[in-house]
Amino acid sequence: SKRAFIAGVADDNGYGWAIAKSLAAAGAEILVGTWVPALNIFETSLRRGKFDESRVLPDGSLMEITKVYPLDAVFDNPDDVPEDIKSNKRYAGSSNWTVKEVAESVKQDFGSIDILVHSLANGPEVSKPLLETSRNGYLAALSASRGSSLSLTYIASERIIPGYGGGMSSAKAALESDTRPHSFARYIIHRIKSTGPLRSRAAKAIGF
Ligand code: ZID
Repeated sequence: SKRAFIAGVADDNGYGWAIAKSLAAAGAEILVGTWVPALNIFETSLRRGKFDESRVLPDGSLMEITKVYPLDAVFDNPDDVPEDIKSNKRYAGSSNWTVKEVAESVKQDFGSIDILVHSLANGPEVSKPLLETSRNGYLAALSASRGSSLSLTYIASERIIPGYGGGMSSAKAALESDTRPHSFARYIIHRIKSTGPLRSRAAKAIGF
C-alpha cells in the first residue's frame, strides 16, 4: 500500500484532513505534519476521541494516523530558527520540526513515502490589501505557503478577489508556477479551483 505524508493538518475541518481521509479510504497509510503551535491541541483532541466521528471511513472503520510530526514549514533547518521562536514555550516542547529534520525523521521511521501533500498556508496580513501589506507580511505569506508537491491553490492567483490580500494571491501564483512542472499536480490544481470554499480555520480568518 501507499504511504502518504500530508502537511497542514491541525484539526478535522480543513482540506488536509479531508485528503487524508480519502487517501486512507483508498488504503494508504497516513502520516501528517502539524504546525508546532497547534500540535498539542491536535494530539490531545485526537487522543480524547474528539475527531472520532469525522474519522469514520466509508467502510465504517476509523482513519488511523500512523504518526503525527510537528512541523514548521517556514524553517528548513535549526540554523534558520530565530531565538524568540526557539525559546517560545509552544515550540520548546517539541523537537526536529524544521523541514529537513522532519524529512529525515520520516526517512528514519519509514524509509520512504509515496505521496506528499502540501495543504498549508499562512498569510499573517491576509486581510490587508496587497498595497498595504508590509514586506515582512508578504514574505511570510510566500514562505509558509510555497511548495512544489501536490498543493492546494486558489483562483485569486489569477483574478482579483477582494479580501485575499497580504501577499496570499502572489503566494498562490508562485505555488502554481512551482507546481506546474508536475503533471499530476496540475490536475489537482484544477479540481481544487472548481470547488467552493471550505470553512476551514484558514478560510474563516479571511471571512469566507
Ligand atoms: P487549514 O487551516 O485546515 O489548513 C492550513 C494549515 O496550515 C493549518 O493546519 C495550519 O496549522 C497550517 N500551517 C500554517 N502555517 C504553517 C507552518 N508555518 N508550518 C506548518 N503548518 C502551517 O485550512 P485549509 O484547509 O483552508 O487550507 C489548506 C490549503 O487549502 C491551503 O493551501 C489553502 O490556501 C488552500 N485553499 C483553501 C481554500 C478554502 O476554501 N478553505 C480555498 C483555496 C485554497 C478557498 O478559499 N472557492 C472559493 C474559495 C476557495 C476555494 C474555492
